[in-house]
Amino acid sequence: MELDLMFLKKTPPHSLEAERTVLGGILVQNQALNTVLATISPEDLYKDAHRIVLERIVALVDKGIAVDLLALTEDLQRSGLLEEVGGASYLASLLDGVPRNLNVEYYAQIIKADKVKPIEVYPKEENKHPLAIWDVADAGITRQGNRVTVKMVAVRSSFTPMNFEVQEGDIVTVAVTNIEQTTDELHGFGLLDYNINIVVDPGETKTVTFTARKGVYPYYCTNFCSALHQEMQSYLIVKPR
Ligand SMILES: [Cu+2]
Repeated sequence: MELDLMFLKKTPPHSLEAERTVLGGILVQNQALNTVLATISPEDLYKDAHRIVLERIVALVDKGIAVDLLALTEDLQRSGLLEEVGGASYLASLLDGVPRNLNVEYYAQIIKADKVKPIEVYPKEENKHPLAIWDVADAGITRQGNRVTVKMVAVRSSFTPMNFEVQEGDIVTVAVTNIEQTTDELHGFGLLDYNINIVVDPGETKTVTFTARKGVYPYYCTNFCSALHQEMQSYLIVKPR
């Protein structure tokens, strides 16, 4: 089976722990601030409280004040921001588990990585796959010698074409376009007798290629997509030569 992964998706790490570690690291060792600011700025922080804390640390260090837990707590108290950042106990908790030889740059990088927002829907206009189709009327089979190409649409809750027919020995490429443009509306394409099972994100086109063996094989959606998900199935019919 050939799988063409046009787009690889990444799930970013959750950065709250990294944010806490970076802030704790700076409180333990003020020199770490320069390293951190070389990678991120306060607005890169996800949590409002963390952003405020980093801004205040920067302001204090700019004034030449050594920032430890006590100095920071007092400063936030004076600025009326202490409750907003979760109080003195939350500030103190930033120091929990901060390793002595902290590689603060590493944690700052994690925060940066978290800014990469994963794509949830591939916009139609960005899908440049040569076999992409957006209308069920364009779905169908073309043949060149023994090479068969199936342009297929997946949309709640069916595949088009349904039940397509090829010949034994044909080299079949199925290009599945998920024409949904709704977040989370993924469809699977499972042709399990051929060890094929792919997930196609909204707006994405993926292809699979296999050599047809005679018989009748079901293919179906392998990713729960709607109340009628279980109806989303059809047959590949392979006629003997
Ligand atoms: Cu489904």
